[in-house]
Amino acid sequence: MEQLVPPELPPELVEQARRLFAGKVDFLLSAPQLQFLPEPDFPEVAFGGRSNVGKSSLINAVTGRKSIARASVTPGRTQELNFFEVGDPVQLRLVDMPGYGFAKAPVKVVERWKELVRTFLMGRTVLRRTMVLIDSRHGVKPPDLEMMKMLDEAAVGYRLVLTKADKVKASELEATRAAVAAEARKHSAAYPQLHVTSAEKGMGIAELRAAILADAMQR
Ligand SMILES: Nc1nc2c(ncn2[C@@H]2O[C@H](COP(=O)(O)OP(=O)(O)OP(=O)(O)O)[C@@H](O)[C@H]2O)c(=O)[nH]1
Ligand SMILES: [Mg+2]
Repeated sequence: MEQLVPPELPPELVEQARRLFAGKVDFLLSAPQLQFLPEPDFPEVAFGGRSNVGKSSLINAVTGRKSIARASVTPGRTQELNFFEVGDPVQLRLVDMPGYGFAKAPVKVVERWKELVRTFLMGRTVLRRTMVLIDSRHGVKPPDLEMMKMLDEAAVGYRLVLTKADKVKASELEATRAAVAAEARKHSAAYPQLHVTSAEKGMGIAELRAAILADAMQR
């Protein structure tokens, strides 16, 4: 089995990230359209993935707040780009993106947020990394591939993050992990190492925090 903790995330960084996220974290704003984006003043790390994959829950886990990003049982709840500021003074922003691939959403709504996300990803100068979340129960699905292709084309580096690892058996998790890692190797902008997380159990969260900090700080 490959390493769970990527080698570029030393313990000092994990500790630095722990302290940063234990400090000030504020919801900044919710942008339903591009004209409402905040000024590009700080490095940003975005969270994307299919509807219900656990984006908001992961942001809650990373920031150690129960409900800073709304997590819901109703798929498609997050339909705007939600910005959170981390640090005092502010060091970085997290962006909770609308989920994709929700079959029941009206076509017009889907098209609207696809365009919002695409334009954001292509044009956001301060965007340092995107976390592409993949459900441990499902692995990479066609809408994920579409997202990954878009990021490859935009040359926006991304990390693949398995979510809800607590929901599957160890053997199943390992099979999904291997399959997703194999897929990652086919994508030019994807990190080869995966993050395996559970927002529910706290698994992989400390390392993900460190990765976010490392990504935000890189130039
Ligand atoms: N067991 C378990 N459930 C989780 C985990 N993360 C999220 N969930 C559940 O999955 C559901 C969806 O989580 P959200 O965080 O709202 O997902 P989202 O990706 O933000 O969804 P949208 O905003 O609708 O796209 C909720 O019922 C969460 O409680 C996890 O690590 N383990
Ligand atoms: Mg959400």
